[in-house]
Amino acid sequence: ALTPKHLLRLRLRLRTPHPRHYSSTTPHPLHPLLKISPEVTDALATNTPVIALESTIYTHGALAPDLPAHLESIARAHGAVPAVCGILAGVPTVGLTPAEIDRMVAEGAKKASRRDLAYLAAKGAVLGEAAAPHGGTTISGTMVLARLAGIRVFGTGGLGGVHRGGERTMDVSADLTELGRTRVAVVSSGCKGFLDIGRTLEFLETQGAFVATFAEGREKVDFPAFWARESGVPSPSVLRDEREAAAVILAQERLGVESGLLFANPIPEEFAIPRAEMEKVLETAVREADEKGFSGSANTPYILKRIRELTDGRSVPANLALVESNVARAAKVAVELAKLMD
Ligand code: PSU
Ligand code: MN
Repeated sequence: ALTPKHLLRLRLRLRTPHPRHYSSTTPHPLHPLLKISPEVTDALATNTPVIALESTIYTHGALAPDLPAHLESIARAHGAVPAVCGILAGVPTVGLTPAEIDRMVAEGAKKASRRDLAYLAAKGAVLGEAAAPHGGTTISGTMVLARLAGIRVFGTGGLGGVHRGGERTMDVSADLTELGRTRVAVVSSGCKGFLDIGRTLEFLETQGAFVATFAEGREKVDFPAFWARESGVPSPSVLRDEREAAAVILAQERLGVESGLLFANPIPEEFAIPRAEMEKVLETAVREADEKGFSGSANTPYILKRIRELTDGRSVPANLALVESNVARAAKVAVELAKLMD
């Protein structure tokens, strides 16, 4: 029998033409400056699992040229519609195609966190300037766009954090304050070992962000450090599986609490680079960034570049493996969430 909920979904579906009739994005009904792809619109209206993906990982990550199509296929293979978020020629967009991402990479993009969204949109979506810049959105920028679009789960690589010496420089990633104010569940491999992980978790606690690590049955586990599964810092909470993660998302939503959720997914064991092995490389990269004046938003990209060089590229397959694993995990969480919401 059709319940009122199903009827509403059916009606929304009828009003939303099927994606194959569309070739480009359309304005979001509530936020007209935001463009959203018909496939993502359709998925959201029909309780089809959908996950957000960030674009900084493509515009500033330099991991692999075919990564956009690759991550899309991983999301689909695990049952979720991928929604890459970013700013295409000044137009905030949810559901960028691999071709659009290639264009952003080729033409160059600004690294865009929450603070940059309105400035870029002013040039493109408002003023319609011909050469409005692209913005590769970070985790914080992507969370804002995902939340506006109504996407609940987001898979990515590593979260920004409190930088080493952050108590002096005040370099604290906007990803952390975003998790305090925007209700999106982020699946990441914890945060990079070159950050101050203890202070990062303290800051997230103050922000009211839930932090838990997938622990596969164990009761205690470290909050992971990106290339390494261990960080020396215990995870505040643990998650049994994707269904439990989805239940936390649903509970947060039904409680009306607006803060975000961080689900840490340790790097697959076979790709992990032990913490002790990475430490020297990390120290060198952090010191050089400091000496050469790569601070603020230029700090993370510089350090990542130096780590690639100092590990002779060994950091790259590890980075790829963890992103793949996070996208798959996020898709599974979205699938479980759709089941709980049905
Ligand atoms: N981790 C990665 N690659 C990245 C980033 C993190 O492995 O490209 C990006 C993410 O987009 C993250 C951002 O949101 O760096 C954090 O930058 P900052 O430290 O400037 O806040
Ligand atoms: Mn920063």
